[in-house]
Amino acid sequence: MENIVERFLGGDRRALARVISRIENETPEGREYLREIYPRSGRAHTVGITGSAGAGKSTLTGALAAELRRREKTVGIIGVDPSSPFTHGAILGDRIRMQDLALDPGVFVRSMAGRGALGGLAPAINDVVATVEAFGFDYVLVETVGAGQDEVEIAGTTMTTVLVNNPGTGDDIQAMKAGILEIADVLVVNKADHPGADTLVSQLQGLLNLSPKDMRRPAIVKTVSTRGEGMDELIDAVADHRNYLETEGLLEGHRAKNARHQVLSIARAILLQRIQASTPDEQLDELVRRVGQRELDPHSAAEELANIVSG
Ligand SMILES: Nc1nc2c(ncn2[C@@H]2O[C@H](COP(=O)(O)OP(=O)(O)OP(=O)(O)O)[C@@H](O)[C@H]2O)c(=O)[nH]1
Ligand SMILES: [Mg+2]
Repeated sequence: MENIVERFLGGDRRALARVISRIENETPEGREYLREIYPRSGRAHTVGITGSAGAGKSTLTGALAAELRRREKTVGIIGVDPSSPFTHGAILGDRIRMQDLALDPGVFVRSMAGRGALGGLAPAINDVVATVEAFGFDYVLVETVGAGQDEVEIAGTTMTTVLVNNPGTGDDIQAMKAGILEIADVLVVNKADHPGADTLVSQLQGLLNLSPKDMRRPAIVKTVSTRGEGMDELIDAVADHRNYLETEGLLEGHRAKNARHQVLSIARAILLQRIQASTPDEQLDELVRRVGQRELDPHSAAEELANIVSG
């Protein structure tokens, strides 16, 4: 096992892939690996790229990675639940650049299933992001399909959240009204080669004008990801956001908030497992039956279960 971690630390990409698999499957080995490499995470600029299905997130991620490589930055890419896997060429409209990326040792691409057993994001996502960071990439790009709560969760995991919108769809504006705008650090109007891009930009500006004065206004960047257009501006906007966090002293707070959320949700999962492990099925069935029959209220029943492990 030391071997794998040593190879990982030595920059062996096969070891990185192995470590991710163990961590993703939540094996005891995976836990051990994570324990050893975790202190090395937290140094990359992690960027969440989210938005509705088909908005061009994968194409944008690829174009962004290509531009970062041109600037001699190394890039790890994690696709969470991608319906169009990176491996099938969806990463870039321009296939030639795609092939460059695929062969480039400065780029690592990994897709992972994002759903946990109980719905919501799989807890391993944070661990996989930390692992890719610990390997030493300058940037870690995380693509997730926007689905309300998941977007909010991934925003906690990454330092900067890029929300990808398209002209002429209309549903983006609706989604933003639902509060998703609050998690966006950079707003992208992708497919700016389609009609209505400037209209969408003004609509977004209008929305931003309604937000509280003390809130930081996210930058709005127009892109045509299939042609790599707008990537310079996007990189600048992403870097500006990081600088903002640093100069305002907000980075530590962001990390602490995310750490608290992770620790509490893992603790919750552990407690639930313990309760389930130490409650015989018949006892649970009996409790549930009594609640169903209204002999017992659900709070008292849950108390009884919780007391089994704490008492
Ligand atoms: N015209 C135009 N098409 C684009 C642009 N960006 C992406 N596309 C196309 O939009 C389609 C969807 O692109 P993807 O990158 O797979 O979108 P996605 O958001 O990752 O999709 P999912 O992962 O399935 O949610 C592809 O056919 C892309 O070639 C753009 O800037 N302009
Ligand atoms: Mg995609």
